[in-house]
Amino acid sequence: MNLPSTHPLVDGRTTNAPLIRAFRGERPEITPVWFMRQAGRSLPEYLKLREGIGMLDACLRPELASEITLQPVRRHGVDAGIFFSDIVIPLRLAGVDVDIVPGVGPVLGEAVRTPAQVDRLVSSPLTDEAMAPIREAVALTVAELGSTPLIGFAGAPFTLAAYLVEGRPSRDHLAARTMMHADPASWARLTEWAADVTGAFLRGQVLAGASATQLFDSWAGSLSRADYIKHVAPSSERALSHVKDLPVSVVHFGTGTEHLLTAMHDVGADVMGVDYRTPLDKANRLLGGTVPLQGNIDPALLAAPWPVLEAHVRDVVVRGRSAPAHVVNLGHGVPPETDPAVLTKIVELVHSLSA
Ligand code: 1CP
Repeated sequence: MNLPSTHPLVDGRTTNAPLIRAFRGERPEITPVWFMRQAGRSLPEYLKLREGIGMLDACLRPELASEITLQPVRRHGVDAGIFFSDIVIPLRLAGVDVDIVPGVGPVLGEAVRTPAQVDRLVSSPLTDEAMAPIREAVALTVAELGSTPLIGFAGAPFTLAAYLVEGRPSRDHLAARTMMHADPASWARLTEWAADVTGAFLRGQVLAGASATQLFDSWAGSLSRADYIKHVAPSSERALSHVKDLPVSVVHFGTGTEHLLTAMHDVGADVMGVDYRTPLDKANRLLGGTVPLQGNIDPALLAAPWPVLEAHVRDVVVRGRSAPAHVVNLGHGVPPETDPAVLTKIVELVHSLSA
């Protein structure tokens, strides 16, 4: 075993938690549920803690990041914590000039477009030393979580490249998709670097105590299947190679990725996260009926009247029964304006349906 003896999967704290069992392909008595973006802007206690503190600064203050991670677990009774951080944190820790601008998202001091800019980027690695605040935050969190597993996460190289090459959030990620065709050598160097930096970020979280992982390739849906396989899959596989020797399940998630489900599974994922556009029984068929699924309540329905939302959640749970195993989640992140009480109610409903 390549994990420290104090790791929750080694000392047994989380080994048989419903989430971990479902990720292994089993059907625990309780259907596990958690929410992407459960830590964050839908919670008043989060907004209070974040007052006057920048997003990335909050991520790098261990006590704060840990407390924010724990808030939704206490409030909703979800079956996992998701580490409070961001996919651009490993870029910042490797020395990239990136910030999260309120109301916009990740913005770079300078977009990475030319071979010389790629050279400069790939000359800065993510060191073990720079990872110290992440390790500390994970350790503090895991000590509080007890038998509830912590999910560590990272962004996939393509989604990181979508920010690095564009310099900011974009609709179709045109500059990134152009670079992969116009300058494939620079594209390869950029995405290999992103794979190693994001892979080190993920590995650091697992060694510090995370019991499962999720790789977010949120924007991969903008790619054709051919481009994904040729220009993106190799670097995603490389990112996951950083945790391949560790006994943790990997969930792989993207939006608008029905045409990529099998290709995204093939890079080394154990569980596929499914967005709200693809019914779970269809996703299960596409994956050959062998892959545990996570998803896929439509975030838009969180603001619908309860009977409408309840019928939808029941439908998701029933469709999820077609798969070998199922972890209930949203089909993308919690919208900031969501009433937190609705999330708590979903957790109670999903747990009651399992019994
Ligand atoms: O002002 C604020 O409060 C900042 C909002 C915010 C938060 C709470 C950002 C900016 N990031 C985060 C935390 C975060 N980001 C988490 C941990 C919390 C949790 O899930 O409970 C995670 C897992 C992420 C991952 C992330 N960041 C993704 C992948 C997930 C997804 O939603 O697809 C992406 C694409 C980002 C980039 C990012 N960071 C923040 C924003 C607003 C964005 C998206 C911008 C865009 O539209 O391109």
